[in-house]
Amino acid sequence: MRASLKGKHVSGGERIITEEAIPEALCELLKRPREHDFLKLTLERIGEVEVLEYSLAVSSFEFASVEEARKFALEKLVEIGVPESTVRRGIQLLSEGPNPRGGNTRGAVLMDIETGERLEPDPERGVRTVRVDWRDRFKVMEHLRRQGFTERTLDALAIATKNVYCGVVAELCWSDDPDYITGYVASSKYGYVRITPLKEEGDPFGGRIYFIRREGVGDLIRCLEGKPLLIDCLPP
Ligand code: PML
Ligand code: MG
Ligand code: MG
Repeated sequence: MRASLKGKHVSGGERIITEEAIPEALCELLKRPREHDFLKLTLERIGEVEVLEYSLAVSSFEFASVEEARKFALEKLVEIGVPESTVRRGIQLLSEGPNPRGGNTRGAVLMDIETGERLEPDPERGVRTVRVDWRDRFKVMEHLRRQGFTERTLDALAIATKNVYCGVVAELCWSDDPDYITGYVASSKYGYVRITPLKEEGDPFGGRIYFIRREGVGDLIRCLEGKPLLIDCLPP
């Protein structure tokens, strides 16, 4: 599902479900955008779906300022193995908006870990992680809700988990939503590390940087955009 208001994207969602679950999922998705003047639903039959037992583990850290929070994110990424100069380039891109024509991109930036070079075939579009969902969204959402998280974390955690599964070494994300200041660093080493505040209230820039190895970028993109993946549950 994709919804927009006055030409601007306001809501999106994706479900991997059985045929019987379609009516319920459609109703749920239709109610999702609070306000829109355009909404498009696409249904696609998919074949084999791989099931992953656990998502990344979730942890959260809060800081007194954006500066401290970004410093923490930088340190984590360096510990994961991303050179500091590459991390700085990533932070810079997200804070300015990653679109070379100005503003944000719908998809993620693929950044060569070694050189900081951008590897997406189309930098105005970026690469989108799609075809990922929870086997039982409602069960996982209940767990996350009890920890004070929202559906935003549910969806971002699924994306981050698929990214690591596909071979992304580390991801840095904060939202392009001016009202949402929590972001995260994700990796197989530390899991899904939520960090607040990665930007100032009212800041319209954000997105996702996938730090990757240059070799196998074609296979990586095919996995991120094409491979259907269901995640069973949060780790114990
Ligand atoms: C969180 O877990 O709270 C961070 C979610 C970041 C979501 C990014 C987005 O919605 O654009
Ligand atoms: Mg978005
Ligand atoms: Mg958004």
